[in-house]
Amino acid sequence: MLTCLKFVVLLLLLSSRSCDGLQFNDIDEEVELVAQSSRYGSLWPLPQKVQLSDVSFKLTTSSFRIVDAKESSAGPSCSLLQNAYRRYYDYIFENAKKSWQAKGKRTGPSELGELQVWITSADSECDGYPSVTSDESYELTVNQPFAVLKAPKVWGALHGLETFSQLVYKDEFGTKNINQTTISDFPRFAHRGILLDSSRHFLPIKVILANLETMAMNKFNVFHWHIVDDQSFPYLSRTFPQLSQKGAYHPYTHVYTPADVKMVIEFARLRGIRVVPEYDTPGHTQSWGKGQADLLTPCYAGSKPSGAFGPVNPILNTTYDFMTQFFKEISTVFPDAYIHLGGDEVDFTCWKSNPDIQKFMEQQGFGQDYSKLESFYIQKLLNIVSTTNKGYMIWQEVFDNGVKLKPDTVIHVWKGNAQQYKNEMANVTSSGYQTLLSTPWYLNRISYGQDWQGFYKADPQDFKGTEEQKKLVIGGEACLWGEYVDATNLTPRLWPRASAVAERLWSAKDVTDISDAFNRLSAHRCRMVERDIPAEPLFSSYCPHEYK
Ligand code: CP6
Repeated sequence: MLTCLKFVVLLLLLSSRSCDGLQFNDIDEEVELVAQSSRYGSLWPLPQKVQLSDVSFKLTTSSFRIVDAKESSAGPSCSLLQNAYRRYYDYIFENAKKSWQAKGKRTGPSELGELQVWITSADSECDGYPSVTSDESYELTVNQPFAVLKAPKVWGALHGLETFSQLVYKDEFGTKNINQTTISDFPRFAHRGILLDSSRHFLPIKVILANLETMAMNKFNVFHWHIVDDQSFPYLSRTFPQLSQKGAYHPYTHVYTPADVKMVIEFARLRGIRVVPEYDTPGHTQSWGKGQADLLTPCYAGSKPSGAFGPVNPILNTTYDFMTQFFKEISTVFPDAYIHLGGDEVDFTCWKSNPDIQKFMEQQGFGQDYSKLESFYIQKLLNIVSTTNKGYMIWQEVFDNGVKLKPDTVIHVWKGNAQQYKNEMANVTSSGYQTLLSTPWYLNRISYGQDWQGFYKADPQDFKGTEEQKKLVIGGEACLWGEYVDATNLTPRLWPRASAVAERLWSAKDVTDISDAFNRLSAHRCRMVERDIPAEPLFSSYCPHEYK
């Protein structure tokens, strides 16, 4: 009987996979395209305003320099910029490792000698952290005698350097060229994120840093670090070291030490990227229970504890004492103004089985409505986190359950089909909350073909609502959940598919030409490969420099 059942399941699996035409997905129609060159070259994401000309200038390793403009409010002491000049010089000249120093050779007649970087506002924010209100705009003029990159803050300058590097191309003699160009640019949305999950698989620091580097190439500005979950607790807490001691896959090799976390945050800052950590409770917390006794709810089988544990125990004072201390630490370790508090997918089965919880439900007058108990917990947690002066983001369920939220709470929409998530965006914004969209951008889901086109077509403001409501959409995040992802396959699974999301969140609303996007994205993908990022191909094609 069991074998028979297995056979039927196998048949079902086979039949649903063997024929593409019968698969159901949200993508109306994927087009197969052959790469041609776009008039916008390899620019990605497309800047808001671009004026191109046919006049070209040469760049040579020995004379070209990136320097501070003398009027700039950031000088040689701004290591963020000095660091970025070096990085982009190396990208422009393909790590020629020649003469970053010792310049000043005279330039020839059709040669571009300098890119001058001019931070125009009195406070460059060089030593600060990026935030959701950071000014990321810049203006770039490529002309003789020198190119000028003007930005109010360093954050815009970083984006402008990336754009400048994207304008450089090799001619048939192998010489670097750049055309006379004027660009004026700023992001459509302030929050452009990537979620990585370091709990289902431990992600070595090297992979996280490579991803941050690639995020900068795509003008993403938020690393949503889903750092712990049911499967493992790799975060090494100074206050509660037993959490990773017992809850990590390995207590020494598979943990993020305070020094590791610092390194990630600084590497991200130097690229204009915020690090928003997520500590998801009360569900998704199995690994927390290993190092913290009595934190999780004991589940019952009849009148006896079964030995299994459920979500965080919401009826004990000790739970809230723990959370107070824990989030006090988190609020000092992570400088960002926001912490993601999760709150998704809470399974009530265990709570229902526990007689102490049943008694508490009765006392509180919650009846059989366990979402009231969930709200009770989240409410208390939000109050605790508020005292640390942090803002919070939460998954949509917390809003759906009617939890009272601070007005600046960000509601993260991740569930449902297109109709459902659009309704959710409409509901959240009509209640006056800010929102972030992820539903159409679950990059952990894979399928045959050019699925980037579906990601590209989704628009976070495409729901029924007023202009006021649309303004509450602060952006979105591409999610790469970690069940089937570790260091071996993370990068090619994420890139260039996440690049499609990057352009949707940065470029103007009307940038929707799929065939132009394909041409630019193909070239952008080859550039990532040239920069040593193993980004997967979009379709049959070749790159001038293949991955080595
Ligand atoms: N883990 C956590 C997950 C998911 C969520 N939260 C998830 C759900 C559905 C898919 C992928 C991931 N693995 N903590 C939902 C926000 Cl398809």
